[in-house]
Amino acid sequence: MRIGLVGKPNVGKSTSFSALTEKPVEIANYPFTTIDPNVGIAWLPLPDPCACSQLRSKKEKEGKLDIEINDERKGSICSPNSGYCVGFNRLVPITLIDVAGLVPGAHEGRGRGNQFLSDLARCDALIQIVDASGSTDIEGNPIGTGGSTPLEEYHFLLKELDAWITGIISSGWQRGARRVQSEGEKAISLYLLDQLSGIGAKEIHITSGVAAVHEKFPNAGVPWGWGKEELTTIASTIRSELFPISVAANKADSASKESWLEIQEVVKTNGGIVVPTSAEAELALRRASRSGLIDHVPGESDFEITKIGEEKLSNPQRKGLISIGNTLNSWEGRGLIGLLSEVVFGILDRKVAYPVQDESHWIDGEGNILPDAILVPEGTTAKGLAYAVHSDLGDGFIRAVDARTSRVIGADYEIRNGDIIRIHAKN
Ligand SMILES: Nc1nc2c(ncn2[C@@H]2O[C@H](COP(=O)(O)OP(=O)(O)OP(=O)(O)O)[C@@H](O)[C@H]2O)c(=O)[nH]1
Ligand SMILES: [Mg+2]
Repeated sequence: MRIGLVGKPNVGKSTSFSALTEKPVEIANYPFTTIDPNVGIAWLPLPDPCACSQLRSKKEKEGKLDIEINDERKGSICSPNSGYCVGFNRLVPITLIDVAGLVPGAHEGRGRGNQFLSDLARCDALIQIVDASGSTDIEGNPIGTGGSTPLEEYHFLLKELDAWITGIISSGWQRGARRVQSEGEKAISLYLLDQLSGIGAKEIHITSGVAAVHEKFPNAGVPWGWGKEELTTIASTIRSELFPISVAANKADSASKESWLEIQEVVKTNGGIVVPTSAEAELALRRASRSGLIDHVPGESDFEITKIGEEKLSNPQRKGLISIGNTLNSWEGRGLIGLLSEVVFGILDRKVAYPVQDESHWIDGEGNILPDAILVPEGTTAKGLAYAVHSDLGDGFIRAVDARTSRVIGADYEIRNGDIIRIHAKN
């Protein structure tokens, strides 16, 4: 699962990235601080308790809880291969990509251009960071007040993304589309698929794109005569399906509430959500938590000052942290981590599945309990899950077992959220 952070320069993309991944990166109040993309992992809690909670109850009932219980884990008994699980709160990895800022006209080479957008090509969704405080102009230059609005930033981003995709399909269009004369209509799809598979487009997206042209321009004529408008329509349709966009209305700490209300409706109509955030405040809490000064669960505005914190924090520092907590508390939505969670489990509707090698004990070959929690799209089949684990497992798929019911399931069985699945494969 990959999520890209995009937006104009100087809005807090890298601050958000750092708050979510705990990776230190360059952050500064001028445009184009980031040139090469930052890539890191954000640990996202599953919305439901880890399946190890059920296993624990089962073992307790059967008097078989023979594992040494570590109190620090507040009951969790799984052994995640990646991430961790405390109090049945299981964290799964999400790859985040923080890219250079994008400015209007980037597709014509302005700012840093839009070449770097290819870094976002394989993302499942994008989060646009906008400046809700109006403290920067559309190119990210600090100007105090009266800068660009979130709505302006949103519209120009869509425009640049469309121009980027239009650029990819335009260069060989005439030659590609002329193949219709010898190969029929499917030649267009083949050409588009060839050009756009690099950014993750599948046949279904291509079909919608071409259908949109027929609908919008009934008199478009022969495909090799299609121009900028038709090709932009294809690009825009494909973009909206391929890259759902949600928005972090950032710097909300120095913005009025109205500043993000304006864009909420539009983003929602396009299938995204808007959440007010203060990346800077979240980063401060993360850092304090990492230094052991506070006990803080990302996404929550409340925290407790630890014993170390009581000793080390000066009065102004303590007041500062409390004021940050209060600020975060005053908005709806659980900040950046809440937004990420909404995107992954709401908009992308990801389900979790736990592949195991032993359906009775829910362990892998080495005895690790529920080692993997894999996020899959709605409609993923048992065989699809096998492929998500390893291509060999998918290729050799014979059958699977639902470990909760011990029932044998076939390749076409659709994975439900929380399923624990044992896959039988050749070799
Ligand atoms: N007030 C306020 N300032 C913020 C917030 N988040 C980031 N900033 C500040 O905004 C400036 C830009 O932050 P960056 O994270 O470097 O922004 P960016 O979008 O990555 O910028 P580029 O890499 O140049 O495109 C820095 O001075 C941050 O401290 C926030 O939530 N509130
Ligand atoms: Mg940056």
